[in-house]
Amino acid sequence: MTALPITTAVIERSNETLAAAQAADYAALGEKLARRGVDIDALTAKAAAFFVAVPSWGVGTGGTRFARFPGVGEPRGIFEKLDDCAVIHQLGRATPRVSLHIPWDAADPAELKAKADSLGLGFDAMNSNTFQDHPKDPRQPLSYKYGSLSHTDRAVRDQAVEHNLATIELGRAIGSTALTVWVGDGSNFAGQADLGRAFDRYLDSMKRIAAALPDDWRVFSEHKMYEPAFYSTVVQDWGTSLMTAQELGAKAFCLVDLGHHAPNVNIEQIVARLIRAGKLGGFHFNDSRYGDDDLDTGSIDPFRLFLVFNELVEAGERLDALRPAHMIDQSHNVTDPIESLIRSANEIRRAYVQALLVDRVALAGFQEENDALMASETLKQAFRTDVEPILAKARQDAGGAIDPIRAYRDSGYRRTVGAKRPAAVGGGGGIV
Ligand SMILES: [Mn+2]
Repeated sequence: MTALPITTAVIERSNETLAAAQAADYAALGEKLARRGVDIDALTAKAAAFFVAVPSWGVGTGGTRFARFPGVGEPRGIFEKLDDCAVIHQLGRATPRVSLHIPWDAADPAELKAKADSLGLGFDAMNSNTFQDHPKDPRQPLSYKYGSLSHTDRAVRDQAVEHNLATIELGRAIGSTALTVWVGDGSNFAGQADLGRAFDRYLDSMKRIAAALPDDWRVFSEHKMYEPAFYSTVVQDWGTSLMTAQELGAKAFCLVDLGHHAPNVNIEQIVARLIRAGKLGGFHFNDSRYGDDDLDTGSIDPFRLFLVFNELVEAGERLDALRPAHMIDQSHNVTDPIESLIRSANEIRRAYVQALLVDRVALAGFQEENDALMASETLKQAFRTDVEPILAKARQDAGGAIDPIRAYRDSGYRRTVGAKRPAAVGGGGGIV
């Protein structure tokens, strides 16, 4: 039994100083919402029941293709990553599951399961990695330099398919029920690859992966418009992702990584379309200004995040069948990753609660009447509402911290692990 990394006393001590102000803020917001006919406790219950998975690769300091500046006490392997993920969930109470990246996180499944159980964590979708070579893996001697699932060489495709099957097998042993596939396949020069044949080969490989899925599993195809390939990407947008999911059948869905679009693309509309097609599988949340920046969710454009959740809430019961997987995928280059992930999970819950506040009857009426200004104002009224007291109460009631970043800093966790974990050299940082 591993002890939880943060003691209850640290959280209680932190909450003691903030409890009175939090209670007053919650009561004031409750009164305000009651005037709109909204029951604050019902909202709090929904917020408390909403969870998002953290990426194992997110707890290490990220980097760019230029440089990586390691942080203090970085986790040296998956077991220390799980400790850090436990801290995030202990304080924020919004992230009970971790999404693994294989082979970065490959380990004995029984040990992974035991460690996660002891920390009160579970596992979300598995991620297979065929966008870099794995020279230490005897099962992957061939290079992915010119692609993986869409490679011209059948032997490389076979190896990439086998890696995905091994990732499913590990996931099955630790309680995951989904596989996310993002490939770096593409080309850097016009003419380098046959755009049609490359996609055919990708589809053929994905069909072999889908055919091997256990009954209760789903596979998510994740699109990305560019990078690492700069001229063409095999699964470049949601259209190609939807074609993939439709060809693969009932177990295949599309995953929307917010950063994998051109600037200004209307992502919430893509979400609405995928819901209509019955093919929205999940999200990789992050934020961006220029491209796949992998910045903290909600840090640049919280309104866009709100609009995505507005579509999810609007979908209502249609979403019950889809059960989209909510995951964070971001890279922390200049912050303590634990702090960024706590804050990002809270921003995601915030967008969800704000979307719940939209007066949908009024909105539908304004839309029917073509009252553009009042339709916009209906959304903005929800977005302008400061729902932090609801989010704090959800955390507090679940045993978390009213102010999780402050409690984290007070805990001294980073200093403690800094003394135990020597500075890492290299390691899988990641932008996916
Ligand atoms: Mn992603």
